[in-house]
Amino acid sequence: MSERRSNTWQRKKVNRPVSQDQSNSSIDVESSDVQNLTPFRAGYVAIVGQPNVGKSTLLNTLLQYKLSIVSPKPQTTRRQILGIVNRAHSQMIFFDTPGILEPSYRLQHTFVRAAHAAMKQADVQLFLLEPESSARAMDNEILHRLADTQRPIVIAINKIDKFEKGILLPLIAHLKDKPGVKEIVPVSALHGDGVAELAQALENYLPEHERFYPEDQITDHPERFLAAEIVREKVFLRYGEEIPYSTSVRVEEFIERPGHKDYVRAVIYVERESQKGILIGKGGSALKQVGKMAREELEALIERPVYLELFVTVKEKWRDRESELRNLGYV
Ligand SMILES: Nc1nc2c(ncn2[C@@H]2O[C@H](COP(=O)(O)OP(=O)(O)OP(=O)(O)O)[C@@H](O)[C@H]2O)c(=O)[nH]1
Ligand SMILES: [Mg+2]
Repeated sequence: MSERRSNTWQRKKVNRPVSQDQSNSSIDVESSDVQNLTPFRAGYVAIVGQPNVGKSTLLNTLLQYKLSIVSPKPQTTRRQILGIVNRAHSQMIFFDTPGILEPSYRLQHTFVRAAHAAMKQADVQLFLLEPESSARAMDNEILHRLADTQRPIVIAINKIDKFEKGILLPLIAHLKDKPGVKEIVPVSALHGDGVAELAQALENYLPEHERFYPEDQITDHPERFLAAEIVREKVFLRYGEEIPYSTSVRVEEFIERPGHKDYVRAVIYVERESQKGILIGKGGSALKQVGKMAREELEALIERPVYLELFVTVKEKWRDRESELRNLGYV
């Protein structure tokens, strides 16, 4: 048995944008001259906004790849997720971030810190919001924070597929003169509408720079982390009430076994004994479903068969204990 060494996740098949396709053999001198004159841009873009506005969905659509976990429940993303988009004239390195909220326990403080840390590193800020929000004051607060970074702000108004077009105009009027705001692009992250325009708008504000990452790399997270995130997503999708929020997942072992399935051992932490019972379900049926869904997605991601074992452990009040948050890698 050899522990897998590859530390970062690289996509094997690179889907180049059509504009880079060299297969058409006719040579157009004029357009190749224009290409040479176009500066290459590379830099970091923080995707920030309130919980559940579609940040992770947008990252995945930009990447054309399911990297960041998504669920209908708010507070799905808990850490920065780095995703690299390579285009003909740019490399955009996105940070998906946890939704910014008014924290009420320690774990939630780490969400806000992670979002702020991404904002600090960004060359361009991508602020995502929904046309209708019950917490517009929080959007205004986030915009203030973004303006403080002195970086250009591009706003994407998401989920336009769900709303009447008429709702956009007053919102755009309200946002367009805010400090730092350069562009406002209505999008549907889910269906892809407006996303190409958004990518172009972001590219225009990136600094001229060569690539930071090789062209076939899509993230810098280890497979171990991605596996834990996949299990966590299935927990968010499978259970209701407080279970997803009381859960953390750590992959304790990830072993590549040539000629055999990879062995992955993941521990799901919960806060109380009663939650452990719910998580496991009658005769282990609920946990089995989670395991099956997670294994199938992990196998598709790493393109190898996997033997996934799930364990459930109680860590009392882990969400509010600094030492546990440290153990689980949140701080
Ligand atoms: N109708 C519609 N739904 C969307 C769109 N984008 C995202 N969603 C849905 O909104 C929900 C939340 O999406 P996420 O991508 O997890 O949102 P998020 O901002 O990353 O959420 P947190 O990680 O919790 O902060 C999911 O059910 C998505 O399918 C969109 O453009 N249209
Ligand atoms: Mg998210």
